[in-house]
Amino acid sequence: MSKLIRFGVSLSSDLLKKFDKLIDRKGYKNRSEAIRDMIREELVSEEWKEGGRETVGVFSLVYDHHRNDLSQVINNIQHNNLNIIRSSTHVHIDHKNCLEVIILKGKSSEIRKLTDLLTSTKGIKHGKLIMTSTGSDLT
Ligand code: NI
Repeated sequence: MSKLIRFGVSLSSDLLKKFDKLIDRKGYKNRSEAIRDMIREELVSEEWKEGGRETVGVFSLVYDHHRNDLSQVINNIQHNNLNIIRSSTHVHIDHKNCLEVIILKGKSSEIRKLTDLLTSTKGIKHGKLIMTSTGSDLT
């Protein structure tokens, strides 16, 4: 674990009041943990912008399994991308709707390419990618 450093931050009292209100609402016990989380959030966001870094994504998609051969199409796309798919779960939401959650690990550009392909597939009602991290570069 790297050494802990203390540093001072100058900001207006109004901004600090707003910040304290925000972090209180979010359940933080102190400013340090809130600031650390905000820094991590920015670092993860940069990781995704860089494209070539190995990262982790959680992708969900909702679709009507009665529609054409959608289940088969989604299945084929996944079988063709086993190099970045770590796990997937299928949940039958109701008589016609299905939810699929796919956990991916790989270059952010590859994850985006695959999740964009799935989201834009005809018949998919909603696709959503959570861009997270392997955690290895975050302390
Ligand atoms: Ni289903």
